Amino acid sequence: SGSNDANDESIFKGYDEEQIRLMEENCIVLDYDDIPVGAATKKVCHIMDNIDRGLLHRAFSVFLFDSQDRLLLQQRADEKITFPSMWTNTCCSHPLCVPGELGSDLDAAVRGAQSAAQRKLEQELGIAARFVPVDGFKFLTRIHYMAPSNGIWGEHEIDYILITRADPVVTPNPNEVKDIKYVTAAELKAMFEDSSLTFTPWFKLICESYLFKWWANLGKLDQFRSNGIERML
Ligand code: DMA
Ligand code: MN
Repeated sequence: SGSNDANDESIFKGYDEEQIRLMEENCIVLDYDDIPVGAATKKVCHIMDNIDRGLLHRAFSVFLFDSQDRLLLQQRADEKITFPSMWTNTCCSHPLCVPGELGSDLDAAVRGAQSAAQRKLEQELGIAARFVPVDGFKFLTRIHYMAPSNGIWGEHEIDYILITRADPVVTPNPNEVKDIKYVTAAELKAMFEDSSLTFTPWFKLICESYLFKWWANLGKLDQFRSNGIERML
């Protein structure tokens, strides 16, 4: 029914072909406790009408810090269907509903998120796997949040937070990433004051609640590890 229907291909009119293709990926559908209950395409998972009916999926967010404790930011490409052109953390995406990325208990789900993180750092930023070994992604916590994007699109995720330390060679994929920037905490705070810049809602949420205290303790992150799910709804 109507133009918001997930089966209506006119919802992709005007969007980038590669980004439309990626909307066919199979995300992991979750219950409220992060137990996988099925699969649905990235397209179906990001339609706000479905989210309003309770559809929830698994995601990850990587924060990569270099040896000078600077955070690598990316500006999303104009081609992105959700949250285009916004500044955000190093890399975000979804573990897919495939054996190597799906996990039902927490340890297996973390390994799945680590593996998906390595895959997407290569695809979005051209970062070779040797710079970001899966064991190097330190799992901090899970954040459950919801955020409308533009038009019919939005996010509703349980987001696995992963922190890694590296000085990689970075070769952004222009279909994914418009710009990159390494920042200190003070430089990021100054960016937030610049009204010409926009930021993704999840990055803002994580910055407001957690990021700066993690950033000040990069050598002792274990104290922040939580097996719970932080609800930020
Ligand atoms: C989705 O990120 C994940 C989070 C935490 C918002 P994304 O829109 O960048 O996903 P993808 O890179 O797969 O399009
Ligand atoms: Mn998502």
